Amino acid sequence: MKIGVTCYPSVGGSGIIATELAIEMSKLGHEIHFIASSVPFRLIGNYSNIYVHTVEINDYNVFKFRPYDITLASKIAEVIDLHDLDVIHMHYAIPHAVAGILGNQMSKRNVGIITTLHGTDITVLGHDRSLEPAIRFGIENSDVTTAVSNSLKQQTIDMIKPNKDIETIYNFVDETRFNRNNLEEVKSHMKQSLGIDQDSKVIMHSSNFRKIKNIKTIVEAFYIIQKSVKSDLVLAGDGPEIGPVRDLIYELGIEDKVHLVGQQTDVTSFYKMSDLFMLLSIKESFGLALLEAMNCGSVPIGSNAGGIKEVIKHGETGYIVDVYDKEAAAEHAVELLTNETLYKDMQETMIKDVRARFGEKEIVSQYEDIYKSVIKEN
Ligand code: GMT
Repeated sequence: MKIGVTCYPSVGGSGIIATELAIEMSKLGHEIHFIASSVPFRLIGNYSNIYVHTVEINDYNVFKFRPYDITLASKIAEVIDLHDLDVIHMHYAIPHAVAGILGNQMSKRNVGIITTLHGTDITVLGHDRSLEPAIRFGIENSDVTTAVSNSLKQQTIDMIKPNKDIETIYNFVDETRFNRNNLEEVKSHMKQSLGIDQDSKVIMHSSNFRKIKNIKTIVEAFYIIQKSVKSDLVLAGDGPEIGPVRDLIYELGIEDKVHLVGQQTDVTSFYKMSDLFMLLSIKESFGLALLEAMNCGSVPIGSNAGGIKEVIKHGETGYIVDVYDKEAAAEHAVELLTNETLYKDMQETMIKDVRARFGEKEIVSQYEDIYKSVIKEN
């Protein structure tokens, strides 16, 4: 098949999933054409059957706003025709689903359109009355619309009320990147380079540091944990909350134990170093970072927001707490970090469960089946 893919190419889970899915599809022999504003950041390495078509947006001074959406649609049409695409996969509803539908109409061919809803395209933008009709249009006029969790699917149905079925396809983990290879070696090396004592437990979080990630509650939970367990907190990423989070760390006097490592190109080693991963988001459709950390052996403590409780099986593969419940998060963390048998058992169950429910082979084949089912006669 010849597959067009549009995603936000900068840091973010939807771009990661779009890219990793495209790479896996290319390994299965399909030809991939990215149509995006720049090269997706996770597209590292050379692939003979992956092409990137960048969207150049006209900056004519009559425009108050540069016409990204229309330019994208035109580019999609051009790529569909030039490369005889069979299907296009649009990641994130706004504006991609709508641009894909428009691009298909502009082209001379008729391609199958798949839209994947990733999260804030519904949970945040869906609340905006000015975007709601566009989101509904995108969903209803795609051949197949998928959501990355049952929770996101249900929220879409409740908020947007589309006259169309939505299929849940979970995100998957790239097992060649996120695994437990050389675990002890990496742990030791990473701790040494960050100045963390070898016998200290490591709690980790990584995100784009937006308010919905609720990082302050993680810091507050850590404040409680470090009183009874020798531990360090590693926070990877950058974004608007970095200032307030730093202030809180200093206010609590734990700056020697909290490592703000910024945005990292290779978070794998950080995940491998960590014993626990915390994601206490206020809204989270899935939480891809959680899954990646889990496959590197880090046991998760997540909030009961959105799809997190579909990723973590409470009490079996990690723990779920209420969004702002720092005490419960700390209690579970201390329990895990002080009871080696409990920790090891949970870690083992977690690894098996991640592979069984979020393994890339299984999920990629679900997408491949959808692609095949929407191909049209041309
Ligand atoms: O919606 C966002 O925050 C951005 C989006 C992205 O592009 O990274 O993240 C969403 O999609 C990811 C991939 O499917 C999910 O793992 C994230 O949970 C989801 N983020 C939210 O729902 C906040």
